[in-house]
Amino acid sequence: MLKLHFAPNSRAGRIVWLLEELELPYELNRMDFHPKDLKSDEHRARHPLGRVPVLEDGDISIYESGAIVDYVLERHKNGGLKPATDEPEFPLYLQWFHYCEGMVMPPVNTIVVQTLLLPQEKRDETVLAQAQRLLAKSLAPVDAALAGKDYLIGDFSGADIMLGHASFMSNRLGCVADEMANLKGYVSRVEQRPAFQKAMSS
Ligand SMILES: N[C@@H](CCC(=O)N[C@@H](CS)C(=O)NCC(=O)O)C(=O)O
Repeated sequence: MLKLHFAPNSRAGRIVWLLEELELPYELNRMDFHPKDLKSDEHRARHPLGRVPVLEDGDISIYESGAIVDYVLERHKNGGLKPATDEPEFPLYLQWFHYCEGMVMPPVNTIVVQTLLLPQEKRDETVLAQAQRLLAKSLAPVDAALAGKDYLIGDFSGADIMLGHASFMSNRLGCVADEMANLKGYVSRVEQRPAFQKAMSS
């Protein structure tokens, strides 16, 4: 059975969301989002940086949330939630899938560090403001792409597991302006999916 190494309020929620959407059976190793668990020798043996998510599948152990999503879709769902390579939506699927970790999550990470993780005296207003501006810029094309669409490539797909989760996190950090109405609507649709709700309460 698939085994997911997980911590709440993290990207590991993406993988729970995916497994729930696909109705695949899995076991959850629920750790605290705390160095005592994530930086333990046991977890560093799974991920050298002591991060989540990590997925085990028999003898296979794999990290990086995007790689895990792709792995599960290819090995366990025969390409479900993903257009075939010759379908017109395929390039857009790849673009939005990778835009998540490439363009949206770097400023999200900085904002989380500057508003939640660092002690007050180490926080830097300039760094925070710069990350907030960069995130707004990075989200603008996503908002534009969602005009007239429920999901990034039309139908719900693995790209939404990645960028839908990143959009939800951005919104929770107060970084999705009301003017980005398409993106606000998208986040609400994501939040209404039962599999997403299950993942967020895991
Ligand atoms: N690019 C990686 C990022 C993994 C990552 O940074 N995970 C965070 C949680 S969202 C983590 O484990 N942080 C713990 C730490 O930095 O100590 C992925 O997509 O899986």
